[in-house]
Amino acid sequence: MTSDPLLALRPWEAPEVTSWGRQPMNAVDRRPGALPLDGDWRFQLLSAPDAPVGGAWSSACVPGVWTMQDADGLDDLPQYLNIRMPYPEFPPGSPAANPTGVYEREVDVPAEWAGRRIVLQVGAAESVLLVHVDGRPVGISKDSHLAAEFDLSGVVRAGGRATVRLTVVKWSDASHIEDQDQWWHGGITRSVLLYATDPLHLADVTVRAAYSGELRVDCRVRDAGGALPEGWYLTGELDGRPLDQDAEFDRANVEDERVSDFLGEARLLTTEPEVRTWNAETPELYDLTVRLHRADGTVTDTSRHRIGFRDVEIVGRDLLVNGERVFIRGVNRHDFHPLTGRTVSYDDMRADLVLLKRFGFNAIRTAHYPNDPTLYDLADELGFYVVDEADIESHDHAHEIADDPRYLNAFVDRVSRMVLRDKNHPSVIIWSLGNESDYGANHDAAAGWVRRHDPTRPIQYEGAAKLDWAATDDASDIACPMYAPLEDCVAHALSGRQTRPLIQCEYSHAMGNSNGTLADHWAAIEATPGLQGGFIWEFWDHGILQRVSDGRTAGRGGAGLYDNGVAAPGYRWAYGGDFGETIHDGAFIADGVVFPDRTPKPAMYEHREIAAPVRIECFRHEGIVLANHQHFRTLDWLSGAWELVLADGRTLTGPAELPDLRPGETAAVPLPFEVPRDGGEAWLTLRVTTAEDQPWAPRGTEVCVPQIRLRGPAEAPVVPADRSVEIDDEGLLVHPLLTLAPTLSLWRAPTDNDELGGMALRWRTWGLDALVRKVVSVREDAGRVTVEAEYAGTAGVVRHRQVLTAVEGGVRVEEEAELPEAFHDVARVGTVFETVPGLDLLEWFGQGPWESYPDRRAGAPVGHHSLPVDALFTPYLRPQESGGRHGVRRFTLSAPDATGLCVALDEPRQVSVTRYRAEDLASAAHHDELVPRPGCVVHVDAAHRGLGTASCGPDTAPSYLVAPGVHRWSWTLRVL
Ligand code: IPT
Repeated sequence: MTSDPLLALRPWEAPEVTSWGRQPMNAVDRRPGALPLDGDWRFQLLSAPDAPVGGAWSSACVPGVWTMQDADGLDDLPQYLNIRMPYPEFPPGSPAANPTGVYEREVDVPAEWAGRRIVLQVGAAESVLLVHVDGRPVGISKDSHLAAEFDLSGVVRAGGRATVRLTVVKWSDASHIEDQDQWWHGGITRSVLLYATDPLHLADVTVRAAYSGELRVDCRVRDAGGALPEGWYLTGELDGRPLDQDAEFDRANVEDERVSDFLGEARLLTTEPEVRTWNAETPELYDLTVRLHRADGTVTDTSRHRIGFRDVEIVGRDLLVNGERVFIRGVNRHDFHPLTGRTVSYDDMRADLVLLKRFGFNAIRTAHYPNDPTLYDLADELGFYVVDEADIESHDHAHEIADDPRYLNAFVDRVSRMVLRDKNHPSVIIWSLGNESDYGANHDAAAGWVRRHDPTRPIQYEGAAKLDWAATDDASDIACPMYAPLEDCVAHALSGRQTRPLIQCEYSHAMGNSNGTLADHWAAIEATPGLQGGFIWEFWDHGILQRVSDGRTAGRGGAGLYDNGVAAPGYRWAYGGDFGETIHDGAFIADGVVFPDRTPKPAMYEHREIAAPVRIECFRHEGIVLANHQHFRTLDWLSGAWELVLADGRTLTGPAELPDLRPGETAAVPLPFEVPRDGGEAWLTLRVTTAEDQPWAPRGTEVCVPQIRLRGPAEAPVVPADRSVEIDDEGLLVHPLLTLAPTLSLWRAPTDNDELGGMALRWRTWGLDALVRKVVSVREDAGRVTVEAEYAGTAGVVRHRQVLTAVEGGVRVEEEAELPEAFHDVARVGTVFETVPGLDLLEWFGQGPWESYPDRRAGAPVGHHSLPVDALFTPYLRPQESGGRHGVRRFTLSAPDATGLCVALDEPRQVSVTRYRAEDLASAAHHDELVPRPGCVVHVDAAHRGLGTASCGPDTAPSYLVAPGVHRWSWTLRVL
């Protein structure tokens, strides 16, 4: 039996114990002026919390998780699990083998802190924190994503030296409510600091700044000595202008006998004339300073805030910000870093948000816990609507825990402490009670607390609202389903039953090559009153940088060992199972719109265009109609340039004058060009950039590229040549630039959506990945060679005909494939061939420049694009179909000396040019296992299946499926 009272309590298996000796949460920012205790601490990893400390000390970096520190002897590595707990113990139990980190260091307490209140703040520790100072028990805290403060005034001596020990227990009763879909780690993930205040201090500051300009600042004041001294008072400043204490509030308090000698309450009150209001488009902030004085005027405490004036309300079924029904273009964001696990710096977070702004996002759900405090400062400053989510996910034991009274305290504790911490951020517009935890009395208790404490913001909780989107009596003010079929959302909005806003808390699962039908979602959202948007799942691919040789994490030493989404040779992005975990959920952790190094995936460009602030609505009467799709801003922060894209290869450019449009307005603009009479197909592109520096983008940053077709294609005459094509004994085209002749392809390397949606299995069962070709007949007739062939799978046979004709400069290939009913949903119908090495540049007329697919092509304008072949491929963590370009009309593949080949297509087609055959991709588990082929693997598809989001959520829409029956396509191959 231990003599240590903290250990004797066994707090890791006591859900009722959420803290001991911990200070109440508050919104006073103590980071400025504090003594940082970050850096190397002495460290021991115990096998269990009650194992004796006494082995050799190593060292560990604070903040940091020990699971990511590349040090010998630290054999507790990251483990990825989605829903399942990593051990069988039922809540509140934890396994006997329970890694426990003991962090220790000496702290020299400044002599000038004599007589002051001295507080230790631990930014975050997972999952149970025990604090000792000089061997004396100081406190306990749970909640891996909120800070804990402990008053050390009676424990340490100013001018003295103290030994601080932080014991962090990895598994606990709390782990059962921190069962989020992410890596399991252990350690201290946010900064540790020590600060001092006067005994008379601000215990909390609550700011209410309304759209009307009214500002109320409510302060709670305490004195560490006990009773408050006579005559204390508050002053404040708003952008340098003085604020006074609200005498009416004081008088009412006295009258109601609400004031005590122990707890002081006072209010600053003002109305800001001509207030600059806050919203995500124009995030206007004011500097607020609150000062606490003694009767003699001396300042004993100061709290600084950046505040924004804005209102949030629900009216009917609309969520309004400043009276506007804003669209929520959101993403779910974790605190994640490929080198540190969960510790994120100011620069990291700023880079996240800057990138999101550049790609049209305006909202963040802090999935699934309160994010690092700095994130909210940045969201205020850069302009994001934040759904702040409490650290509660009991996924594996959701039903048991939601009503378990032993966890009641934890639910209320976690939700209330989040609200107390973040309530002054204008960016936070909604509180979330957590994620995937069923629905029970514990949620209602937490919701009740929030509704009383902060009536200025709505609450959401998916688990409550999912039972009936139209209910009005549960813990959620918003219906916030996850992965709901679009048609269900639209039907609900049209049903006449809708009672509250419908904003999906998760949708469009971004695993691998995904986010198909995003544009369809947004077309419906924008056209359907009652639908307001949602949060894409998710921002990050959580790949951890791992050394391939020994399987260790690269840790902080891995800085710079990746580029453009790809890990350096000898390294890879690890996902579930890569650290030898016996149970894990594989690549499901790689489901973000950015790679682990924050390189945007092509889906980001899709989102950028869908969110475009300015759009071309239509082309008529030799003019176009432009529209401002923002809620609050004019177009004056944008500038534009026109491009006229002509099929003959020309792109004409010119400056564009954007009209002066208020939000929601449209204007007719005459065509800036006379469209040349010849030249066939013609497109007008508007390249929109920032006209001046924005906090998130320098001047000239591309914001969107709206485009409209001015004229359709013209027939291109094909002139037959007076020779015949060469074919081999198998009826296959012989061509000097092709190493593999054109054959039929119905398969693609399964995407994550194909795999998890069950399509990939079906395709393998049908034998589509290994079709056997058999020539049926070869006929030659006046220079035309007709090859009839059969491609047999296990479930059916495809009849295929190729008609090869020599034409001027090359060969024309007309193809027809007849798919039996058995192949009712295939990946593609098209041609595949391979080229000689050396043709390393692709130039194409079609959609681009980035990857696009039939159901993800809104962000890729038609143009004359060109990229090295190696840059066409998108390195999804688990190799899969990648690198496709939609709507390709023609392309050339050339060597530096401009020799090569050119392919002209009968109509816009899906094309891909990579170094990999589908089977190369399908047989690799990580990108670093791929061996590029020297030539190019070229696919030209008559039809290509949409991507959908079936790895978690709806598959693509029926219109993007490849149907059985007859498919026809043709193309002409020429030598350059
Ligand atoms: C949903 C989770 O909320 C999220 O954390 C993540 O796991 C996502 O799915 C999939 O990546 S829960 C799922 C069972 C719908």
